[in-house]
Amino acid sequence: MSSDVGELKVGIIGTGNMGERHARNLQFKVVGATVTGVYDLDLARAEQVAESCGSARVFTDPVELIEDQQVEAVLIASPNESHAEQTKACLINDKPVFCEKPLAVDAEEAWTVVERELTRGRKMVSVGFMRRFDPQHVAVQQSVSSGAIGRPIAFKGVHRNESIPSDFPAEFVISQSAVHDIDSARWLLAEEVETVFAQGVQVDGALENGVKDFVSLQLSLSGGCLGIVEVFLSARYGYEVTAEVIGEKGSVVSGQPDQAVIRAERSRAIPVPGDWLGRFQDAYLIEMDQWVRSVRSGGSFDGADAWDGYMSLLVSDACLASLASGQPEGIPTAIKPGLY
Ligand code: ISE
Repeated sequence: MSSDVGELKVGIIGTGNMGERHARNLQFKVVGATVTGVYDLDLARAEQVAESCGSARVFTDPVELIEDQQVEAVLIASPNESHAEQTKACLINDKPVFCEKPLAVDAEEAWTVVERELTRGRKMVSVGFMRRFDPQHVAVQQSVSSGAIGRPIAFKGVHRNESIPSDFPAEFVISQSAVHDIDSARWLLAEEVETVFAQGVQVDGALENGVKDFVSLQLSLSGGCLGIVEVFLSARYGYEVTAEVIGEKGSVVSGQPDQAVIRAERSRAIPVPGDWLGRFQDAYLIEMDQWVRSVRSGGSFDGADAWDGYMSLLVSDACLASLASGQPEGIPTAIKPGLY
């Protein structure tokens, strides 16, 4: 048990790179939180993270962690296929939950989470679309919402990963990676996606499962805006994400966090991070800080909620359908429940 009265006691499910990053931020950087329990299928890994977080208890069953009296809130960073079930178990146990994206494997499963939260009658689910907390992305959002660039016309997203494992499931290109850009388009333009057209090619010949690691998405949104997204998961040189909104009077594009300029060997260079943990480290910390504050105060979370998790997967499903059909695909109309 934490010695600091009032600290939020968080249980972590999944201690891969993302779960470990959240655990460390919560334990050592966020004021008012402590990691009280940890679960991972890989027990040794869970023990290692628990030890690095002081005296967290290691659980051998995720549901036991969720049900434990000492655990006041839960962070889920387990494999995607467990997200929805574990999030619903948190709702059943009345525990606020932060679930890494995607909220579920597809929209149908995400809807079961929304339904469960509606039955609860209050918002308890937060979803880890961390770009919403990235200072550079927030600056873009503020420029759009303040009217500085006039009426928004289009979102342009570039999303490049250094590489993906050879056994990366084909649908993850959309449901695990492009889902971020889908969320960015919805959030930055404050409109819903109505139709999508997705095309892809395989660049890295070593990939199995027919993975198209370069995907181009064209989106049309409810207020008349367009979206143009490049997702390239084998870009080799490093990890980069940019989000741009083009408006009637100007445009605004997110930068990279400040990096030193290196002058050497007749070149001027700015380093590019190798992955999202490096690029978005500030965003992850701000996100956790805001989540803990919202749970402790009973206030609202500034990031994505279960509805956003569901809507992003509705669009993701349509992108997968478009990749398969070679045709543009419409998004089913969804009526937002009053809770959201
Ligand atoms: C990964 O799962 C993430 O969440 C990263 O933010 C994203 O950029 C990457 O493409 C995903 O695979």
